[in-house]
Amino acid sequence: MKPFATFGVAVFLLAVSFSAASRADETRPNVLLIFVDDLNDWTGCLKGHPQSLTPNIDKLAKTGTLFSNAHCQAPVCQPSRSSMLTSRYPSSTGLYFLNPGIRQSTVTKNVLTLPERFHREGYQVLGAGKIFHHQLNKVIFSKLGEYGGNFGGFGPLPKQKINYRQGVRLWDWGPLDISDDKMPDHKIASWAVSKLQQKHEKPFFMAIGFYRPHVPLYVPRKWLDKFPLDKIQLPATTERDLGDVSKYARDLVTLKHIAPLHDWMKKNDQWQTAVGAYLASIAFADDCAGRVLNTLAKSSYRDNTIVVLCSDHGFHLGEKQRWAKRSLWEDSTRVPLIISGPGIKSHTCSRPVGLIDIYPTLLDLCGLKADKTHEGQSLKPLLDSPNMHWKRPVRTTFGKGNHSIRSTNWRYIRYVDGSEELYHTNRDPHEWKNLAADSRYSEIIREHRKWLPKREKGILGKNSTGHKAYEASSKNLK
Ligand SMILES: [Ca+2]
Ligand SMILES: [Ca+2]
Repeated sequence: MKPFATFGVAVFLLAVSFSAASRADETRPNVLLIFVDDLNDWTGCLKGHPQSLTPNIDKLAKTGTLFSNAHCQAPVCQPSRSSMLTSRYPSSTGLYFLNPGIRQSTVTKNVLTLPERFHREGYQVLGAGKIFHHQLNKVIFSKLGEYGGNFGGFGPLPKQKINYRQGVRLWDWGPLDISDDKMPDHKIASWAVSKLQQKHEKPFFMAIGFYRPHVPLYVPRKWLDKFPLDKIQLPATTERDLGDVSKYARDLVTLKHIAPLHDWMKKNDQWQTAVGAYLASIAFADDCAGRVLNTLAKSSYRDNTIVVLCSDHGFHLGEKQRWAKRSLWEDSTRVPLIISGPGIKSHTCSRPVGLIDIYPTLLDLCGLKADKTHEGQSLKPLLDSPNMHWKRPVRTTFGKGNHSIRSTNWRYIRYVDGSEELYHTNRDPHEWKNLAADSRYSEIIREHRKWLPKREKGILGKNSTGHKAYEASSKNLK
């Protein structure tokens, strides 16, 4: 070959590889992450409550992969979000309870959180509402790209509390006589809609976080009207459910909690009212998510956007005679997790997975290099083959030494005092019968124990409800 011909081929190959690289950049998928605060499994697709009204979430579940056995790593907002956004376990960071935040742990102080990594990869980063816990949203998203705002967060509030006149301001439920567009979540959705209607030069990473169904369970009246009080079905419970768990376990979920007591709910005829308000809040949040998803479906980004929808933890509404989160049972740990997008098949996967896996999965799906410091793992193999063998169960932690290990068929719990619980979650979905003392299951227990953390960080922060419950129950051990 003549020298100039060789040169010509080289230039040609160089040009081809350059254009391939720039095409690859342009065609990298966008990411839309939708986070719903305190949403348990009361969605149509997860069948957690027969009356839940979530047509938009259910539609998304049909177009993508629904993880029906997905769990949070901490049953409290801040540590759950910190774990998800850094792909690290609470026991590795010391972030177990509502405070402190990601930047206050020596382990996560300097790590690239999920939006920061996408920014580093050249993505346009956009966010609105609650993704991180509170202030960090503005700090991080404004620095990386754009933060739309929280638009009023948990508000607006009526002048006086409606149904629960005592206790903290946020614990209440009832109707607001305002239109949807006065609600922060509606505004967050509108902001996302406007961003999806714009032309973006670069692939985008957009995260939006809705505040309902977190308390206060206030929504415009029309949403409550969809759930007439006399038709409300209460969740399945059994009397004396906590009779077969340790005193420590009972103390941990009852002492120093700020949620109303279940006895109060029953005595004051508020159980139905609060369940109705929770269902209404979910239906409203679903509608907000639907506005965003419908806009995406009509946009030019439709075929090249990965959508992840999830919640940060579950919620008790009388199950196990208690309310709110902060427990290691299914009611607190199970979350919706749906991943949809180009090439992702429509099916349901019942393998145990965690929110901690979202970060590595998104890197994998976007063709970005895995981060070896991540403790979660990519779920891409399960998106392709949902029934494949999946060795690892999922771990949830509520304070140092208190862990739940959830496998495909079982939940094993071990508390810091050494007490244990075992539930056959397929035969006993409400986790009523603790099998831990039955010697027939000792091998099952041994298998699950292997997944407890070998080393655990001390508890950072102080004075949140979780800290107080942990301290009070530990004090009773002495
Ligand atoms: Ca939450
Ligand atoms: Ca029980």
